[in-house]
Amino acid sequence: MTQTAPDQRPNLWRRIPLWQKILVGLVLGVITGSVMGENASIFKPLGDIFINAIKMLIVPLVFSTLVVGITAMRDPQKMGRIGARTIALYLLTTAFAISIGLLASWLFQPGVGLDMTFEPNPDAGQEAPSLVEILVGLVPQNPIDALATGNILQIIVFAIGLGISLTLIGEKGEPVVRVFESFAEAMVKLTSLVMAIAPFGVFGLIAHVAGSYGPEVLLPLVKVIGVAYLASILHVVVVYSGFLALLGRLNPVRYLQGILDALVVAYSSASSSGTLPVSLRCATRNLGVSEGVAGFVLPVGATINMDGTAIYQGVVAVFIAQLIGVDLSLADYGMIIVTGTLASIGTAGVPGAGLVMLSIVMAQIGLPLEALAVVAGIDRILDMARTSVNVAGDLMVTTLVGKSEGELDEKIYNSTHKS
Ligand code: DAS
Repeated sequence: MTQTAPDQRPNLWRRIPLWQKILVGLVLGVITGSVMGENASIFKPLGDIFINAIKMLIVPLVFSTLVVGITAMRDPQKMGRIGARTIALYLLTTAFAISIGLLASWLFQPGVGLDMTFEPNPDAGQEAPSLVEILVGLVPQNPIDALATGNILQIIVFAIGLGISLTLIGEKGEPVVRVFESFAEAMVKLTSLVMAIAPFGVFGLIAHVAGSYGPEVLLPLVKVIGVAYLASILHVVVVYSGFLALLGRLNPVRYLQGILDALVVAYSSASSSGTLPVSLRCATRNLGVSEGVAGFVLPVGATINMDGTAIYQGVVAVFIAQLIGVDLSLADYGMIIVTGTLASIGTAGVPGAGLVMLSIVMAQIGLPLEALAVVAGIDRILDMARTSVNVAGDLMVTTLVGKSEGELDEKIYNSTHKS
């Protein structure tokens, strides 16, 4: 009997782009949660498994990609230039972000006319790490401990040091570089394998969230949610597109297409760090950024670049001032911009971190921390949007830095087929 060649055409499921499958999971999650209410939490383990699998990748993927990226650059001065450009762009976009948040809340007045009481908030009153504390904390006393505890900034510092040293010792470093190269390749492949369950994981996460937030929780605060979402969308569509078009001479539409997978995972997980493996995959496979640039700029961004959080702090600080009838002065607005930018740098890329950091901004301008309780109840809904912007900002800066360093494959970037 003649053997028929196995059907080489990929089956229907494999032909559908991943972001569309994830989007279907998200929509089905919203429908399921709306219908089942609290009972939809039975699907939450699906989301937890997916998020755990993604988080499992963060340390090995970031560490190996960064070491390989640094050794591939072979030029410590280039590393310094990339670092300076990265930090400058991150700070610039964050200042834009918080200003947009303030402007949106000032324009739409979400807190005016609302009659809400609030209980003391036990989490309020956190101290922001000072800049000196952040700098000193960058250097790991024990790199193994940094890897074991997932201290991303310390892992970055150690990986840069190791990468530069391997370059400087030349041939003797080759065997170690080879090991890291194959390990990084394996981690990229494992990310793709984990992403195969993304549609099911996103379904579980969203079904649980949609089932937990009924109209009675959302309706009174729908205006501040709307202002936060509007400011977030404006920041991505106007500011990021403007930066890409003006500074990078790049088509912003291709960027938005290329980051969809990361956006949906960020929205569902509310964790920038948790989305990092997907961001790395989008940057290299969809935007054409080199592993060296993406492997450095993205982990730094996931840790210190939080434009979405900055927008949230601008919107909610003004919302609370309006709620309690406090008129903010220009100096107060200036203080919110400075404190909010620094607080967003210190925000961890994990769910809910921005709410804690908001207490710093509020304390700085003398607003009662008890008022945090008003937005604590809807924090997850706000967190999903701010995390999406955080991730979008990381990917925009990574693209710009890649372009400025000649480490952006524009054929991949301009391709309409995004994996
Ligand atoms: N959820 C945080 C993140 O992962 C942002 C925040 O809480 O503000 O980026």
